[in-house]
Amino acid sequence: MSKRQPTLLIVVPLGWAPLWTGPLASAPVRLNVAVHGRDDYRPQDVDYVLSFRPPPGLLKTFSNLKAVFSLGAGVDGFLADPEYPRHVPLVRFVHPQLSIEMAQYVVMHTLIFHRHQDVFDSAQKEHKWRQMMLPRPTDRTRIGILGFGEIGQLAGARLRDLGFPVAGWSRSRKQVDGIESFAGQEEFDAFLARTDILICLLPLTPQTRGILNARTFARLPEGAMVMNVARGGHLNETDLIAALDSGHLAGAVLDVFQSEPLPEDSPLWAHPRVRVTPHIAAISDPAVTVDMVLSGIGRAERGEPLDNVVDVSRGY
Ligand code: NDP
Ligand code: OXD
Repeated sequence: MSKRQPTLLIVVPLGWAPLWTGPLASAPVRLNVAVHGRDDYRPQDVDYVLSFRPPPGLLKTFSNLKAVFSLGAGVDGFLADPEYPRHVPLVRFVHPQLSIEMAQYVVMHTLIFHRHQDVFDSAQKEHKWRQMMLPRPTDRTRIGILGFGEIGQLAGARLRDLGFPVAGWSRSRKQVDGIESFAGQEEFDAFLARTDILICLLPLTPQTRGILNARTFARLPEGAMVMNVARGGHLNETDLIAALDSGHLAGAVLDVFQSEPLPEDSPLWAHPRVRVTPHIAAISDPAVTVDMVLSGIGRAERGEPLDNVVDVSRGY
């Protein structure tokens, strides 16, 4: 008797589904693909799920689920579900292309701030030849990366190679050439005290939620800049605006927000010292995602261990 074909359920906003169903349709594998909300399927037939923020309570209804694949590197959208089936392996998206694009975003916004590009943009609008020296030299502009994992380490290395003094903060100590490593809560304040540009690349977990708050900002040197490229839940937006308005912080770059899309009436949109981008620092390539999912399903079907499985109890 031939083995039943596995079923992959895609759980995404409906208009986006073709990004993944397209490449899956031409893949040379025996797989049933269903889109949640579009296709009929029986919950007990779902073997695999591909998603980013599935509706809470949905995944627990799939009694034969073998693995869940995340469209993103961050998996907080799954673990926010109190009923997430914690015994099912959760595979996160890890790929050099994603890390490269994240590092590009971080480098670009660090340089825009560090080189005062906004001054030249407004001078050009006024047809003004406004020359000036860099107020703070590169070798005295200290970068601090919160979350020194896959993406943090690449971004840190790129900034180090541009001549910035770089430090990373993580749970466990790291050895990276030319980069200072701070580890754990005990070293958090010392890390902040030596940081002029703070870049958040942490996963969102109960321990890191709200970490960008008034206390953290107060421990940064006067004139520091904060960049949040991780998750909106890391940042207390009210505390950020207060620290910017008091002049303690000189700027902020935000790609992620407590509420996405950022509401039209958010004061962040028009704040003169805030740059807003719509969660686009890096987007997982659908073709690469499909390859990752197919290879993961192949491994699972052969009974082999999966790569990049999240430690659900740790939250990342
Ligand atoms: P990793 O899991 O590779 O790295 C996470 C890092 O955070 C690790 O160094 C880890 O420490 C550290 N960390 C976790 N918890 C703590 C804690 N409580 N205290 C100190 N350090 C901690 O993740 P990635 O680098 O792949 O991704 C990071 C995040 O970037 C994602 O979770 C996602 O939210 C965000 N992201 C945003 C994108 C965007 O477009 N804006 C795109 C892609 C990702 P240790 O190494 O010791 O375990
Ligand atoms: C991710 C994201 O986590 O795009 O990959 O936010």
